[in-house]
Amino acid sequence: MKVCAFAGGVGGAKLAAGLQDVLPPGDLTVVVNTADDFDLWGLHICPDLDTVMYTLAGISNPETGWGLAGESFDALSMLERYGEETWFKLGDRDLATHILRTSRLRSAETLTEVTAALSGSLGVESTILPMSDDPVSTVLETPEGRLEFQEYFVRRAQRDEVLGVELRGIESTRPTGAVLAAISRADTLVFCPSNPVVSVGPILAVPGIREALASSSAPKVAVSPIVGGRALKGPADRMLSSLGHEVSATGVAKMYVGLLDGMVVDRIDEEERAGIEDLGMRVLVTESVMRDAEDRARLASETLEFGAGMVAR
Ligand code: FO1
Repeated sequence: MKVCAFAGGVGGAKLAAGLQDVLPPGDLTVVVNTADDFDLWGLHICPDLDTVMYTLAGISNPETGWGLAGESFDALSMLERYGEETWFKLGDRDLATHILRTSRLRSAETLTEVTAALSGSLGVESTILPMSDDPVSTVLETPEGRLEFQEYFVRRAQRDEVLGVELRGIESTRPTGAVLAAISRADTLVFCPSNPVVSVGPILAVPGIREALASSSAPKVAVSPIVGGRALKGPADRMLSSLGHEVSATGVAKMYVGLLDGMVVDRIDEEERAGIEDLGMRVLVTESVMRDAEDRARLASETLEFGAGMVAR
């Protein structure tokens, strides 16, 4: 059973890991946001691709969800001695990923090819695909002015109110053949519990992706990243609010109207079921907070069964 999942960083990677655990090897493809990619010291950093790759390889840092387990930061300390700003915590082993990616991109490989090579070397059997090989950068409008995504997210610890989101370059991006093929051959399409504005939003904004999704008859289900009116991780709740969206599973469902067949919501949000159904979606109510590998696998199985139930209807 071929599954194509759409993910941003930490929350998305967790469900992707659950899907990988319950599916036969090779049946999962994860299409990942690249709109928070950026360059630092000449290196091309792809935080969401790496978070998904390290998580699926079983080597991610369990405390942060990003970066590598047991990482050291000696190179960063040396950069600090040279007077560089070191707010973006690049670990020593993580640097190897960025060095190799940058070098291969400079030798004219695509990001899709480089990602396949890196994840293959780490033993990942699922396919990890950047949403596009073309660059996009997220710029946030805030009361302090416009901020690059990592400046907002890491350097300023997401404290600024987000008044607008620009996906710079998105109109010139194209979906890759690999992404289009993964969508068209998928039996189920899963939208992971990632930020609908800055993680799933950019993927859906790549020209051609919405059309590819619309022409697939596979069930499309999302797991809500908002539980009990709060984001499980990151600034999604405050961002939804400042951008005028409802901060609830229903608010997320409204953002996906016309795209999804079903939403998975947490038990705590059970009373939102009827309202989401009124939007034309089916609803699965379950425990959606993933605390460990067992939770991830259970939520993944339930989400896939939920999708399969729609086909049988
Ligand atoms: N997130 C942080 O909050 N602080 C960091 O210092 C940080 C470093 C970092 C290094 C490599 C990497 O792949 C990701 C890293 N992240 C860090 C996470 C990342 O920037 C964000 O989680 C995403 O961009 C949002 O999805």
